[in-house]
Amino acid sequence: MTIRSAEVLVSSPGRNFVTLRITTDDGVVGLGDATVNGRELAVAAYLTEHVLPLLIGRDEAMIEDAWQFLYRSAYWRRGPITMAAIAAVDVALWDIKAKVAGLPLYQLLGGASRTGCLAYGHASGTDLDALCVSIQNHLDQGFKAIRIQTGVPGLGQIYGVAGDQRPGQRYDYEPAKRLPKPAEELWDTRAYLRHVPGVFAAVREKFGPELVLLHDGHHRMTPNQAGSLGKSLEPYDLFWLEDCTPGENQEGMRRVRSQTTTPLAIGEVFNTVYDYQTLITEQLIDYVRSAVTHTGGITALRKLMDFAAIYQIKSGFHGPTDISPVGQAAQLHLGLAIHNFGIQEYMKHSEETLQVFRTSYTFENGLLHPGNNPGLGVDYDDDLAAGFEYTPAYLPTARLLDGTVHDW
Ligand code: GCO
Ligand code: MG
Repeated sequence: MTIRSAEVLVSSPGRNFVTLRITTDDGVVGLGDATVNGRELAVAAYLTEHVLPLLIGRDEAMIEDAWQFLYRSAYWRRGPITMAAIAAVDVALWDIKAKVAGLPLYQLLGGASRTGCLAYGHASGTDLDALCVSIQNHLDQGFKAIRIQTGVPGLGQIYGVAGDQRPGQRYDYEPAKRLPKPAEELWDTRAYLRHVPGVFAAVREKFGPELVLLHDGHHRMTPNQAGSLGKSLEPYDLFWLEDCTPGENQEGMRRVRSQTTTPLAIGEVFNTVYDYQTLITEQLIDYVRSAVTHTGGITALRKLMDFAAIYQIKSGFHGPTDISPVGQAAQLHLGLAIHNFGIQEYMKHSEETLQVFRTSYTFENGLLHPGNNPGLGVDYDDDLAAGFEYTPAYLPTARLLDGTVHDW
């Protein structure tokens, strides 16, 4: 068989997604996720203008060759746009290969290594009471692992904390936050560092020692501040502290690592194994945060995880709602199959998203499972998608109290 057609589908059911659909001359269809939050149309153009014309007529079974061709022969390597485009092609070709074999994709990756993938949900609250309600709500849904994010006195709305505390409300809920320009939020790292350890103490006290707790620092600390936070959180036994400092300075993580034994996770904005080279070989992290969607697909992320396995580093793939159900399904198949799976982030998509992307994955007793449909197990409904037009939407900007733009 060969590739007959390839289409880029841009839609906005609940939030913006870029999806690639590849069809073979026998009519087998494969889907890939190419969504880069806030920069969606750049990947759509990269695919449409520079990749789709090269796919037509290729042998769809030659996945490794397609990957190497797209990565090496473009001359320009790496970067989120390139690697998301390559990921979309790679995942769509794996979807086709598994459908042709009549098997769920995880079977082609070596079969299941576990009954399901431990998932963590996102609890948050502007204050401690609201946070505890949100944690209880997640426990009631069956979560065994929960990320907790808290408001900080004096700072107002903070990214990662739902402003509306009613059950089911979330911090990222598009289209409510769609503005022509990024919203601005205030940030003060010292106020945050004073506040967070007390919140963890109270949550441990209320919910006991067994609950798996995680926290995301959204790149806002210096290595020294991150080391100090990690140290002060040690009594509360975190599963991980995520993105405590911007990861492009890999050497900065040496400073963090030398100061704390709190497990560290990093990499949701990384694109290739090279972004992890020092972090992995020097064992400066415990979990790889990459998503299949932003790291060149299953082909590349599987190799990255094999490299990480040598150093006892596990997976914690990025799974917020801007990873489409196609991207999430792909990483559930990979997570089920690899030996060094750690945990999977799981923010349930909105109803609109799940109407357009019909999925076979399940969440039961705290575990996600990709399902047993042939391929990825995701179908895309064009008719419904047509009703949800793309609207630009941006992540917020964080500014310090004096107006300086800050990392987030
Ligand atoms: C996470 C993330 C998200 C990202 C978002 C950006 O850990 O899930 O930090 O909240 O900020 O996916 O696109
Ligand atoms: Mg994060």
